[in-house]
Amino acid sequence: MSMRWFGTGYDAVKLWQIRQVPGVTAVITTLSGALPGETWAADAISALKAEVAEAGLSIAGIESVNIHDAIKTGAPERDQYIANYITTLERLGQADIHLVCYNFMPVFDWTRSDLAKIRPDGSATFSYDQKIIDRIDPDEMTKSINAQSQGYKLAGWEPERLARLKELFAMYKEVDEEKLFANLVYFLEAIMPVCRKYDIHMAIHPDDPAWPVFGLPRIVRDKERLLRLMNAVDDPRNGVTLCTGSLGTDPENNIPDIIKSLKGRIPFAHIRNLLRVAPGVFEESAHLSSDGSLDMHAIVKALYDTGFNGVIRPDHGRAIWGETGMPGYGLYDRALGVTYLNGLWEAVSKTEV
Ligand code: CS2
Ligand code: MN
Repeated sequence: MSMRWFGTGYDAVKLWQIRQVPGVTAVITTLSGALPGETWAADAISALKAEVAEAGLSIAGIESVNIHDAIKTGAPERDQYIANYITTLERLGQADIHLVCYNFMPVFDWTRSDLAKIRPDGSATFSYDQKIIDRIDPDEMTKSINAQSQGYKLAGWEPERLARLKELFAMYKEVDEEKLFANLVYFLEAIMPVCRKYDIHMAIHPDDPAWPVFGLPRIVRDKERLLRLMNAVDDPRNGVTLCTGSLGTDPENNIPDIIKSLKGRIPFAHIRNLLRVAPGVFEESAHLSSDGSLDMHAIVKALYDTGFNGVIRPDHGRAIWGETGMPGYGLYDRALGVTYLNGLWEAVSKTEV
């Protein structure tokens, strides 16, 4: 059981606080200052490791080593960026880090229309309404997300990158689902040798929400596409980050069934709930099953039954109890999520079948 931590200077939550959440022994972290395409310095990785160890925790994995758009679009300079990525993986492997989460979403990472929707209990949460997204242009959405970020740099929304939105959209003009898929396979095949050498599990994060946004293709969003990817590069180190909140945006996705079909290919799980309000409209609820649309017991049980032995973290939390900080990544609600997930895990593992 782990929690995500963005690093000193990037996160309002402190390592010593994470250390006090029952059952959490590790963090999922990243070099928050690194831009997609940059090679990570070995001494920056060891400094991060030492800081986490100093707090009595370990690094369970990296989320994320982000992928440069040249790799996603298959631009001529992709080989250079893939070489940089391989160097970063080598250095992570040498630092005894064996799990890397990444995504292959064009231009944007996760998309929301509101980062602080007030729920009936007064908590603030992320929400999404396709009608709002359809009305605004990507520039406006970027501005609105950054205006709601409380001064934090939100993962996936690096202002440096998003300042070049027009250029980015132009790069994806000729990229449809098939091309994007082929570019992903090209990337995975190129990095598999280094992953095998250092036993690094690559865990692709599903598209969030699980459908195309702003006309950009999305290829990691349902069972069929996930299995196609697993079969295309058939190595256990080509795996999935089972993010229930992302896959769960589409009511057609049966998550326990997806978990069963991905047996052995899930090194990392993001477990959170969401409430589907109407088609194309959802908000992030508390982790508890009864607060949202997902059956969290069935999800944890499916992981348990398929022999899952990877890393779990709660995903976004609501802002509760007056906590301020990075939207989605406060301490309190995520700690409640951890405790709930630990309870579910203990229950399923002690129940005789
Ligand atoms: C995360 C994603 O905060 C979140 O929504 O689940 O941003 C995730 O870190 C990336 O998609 C993985 O590269
Ligand atoms: Mn996630």
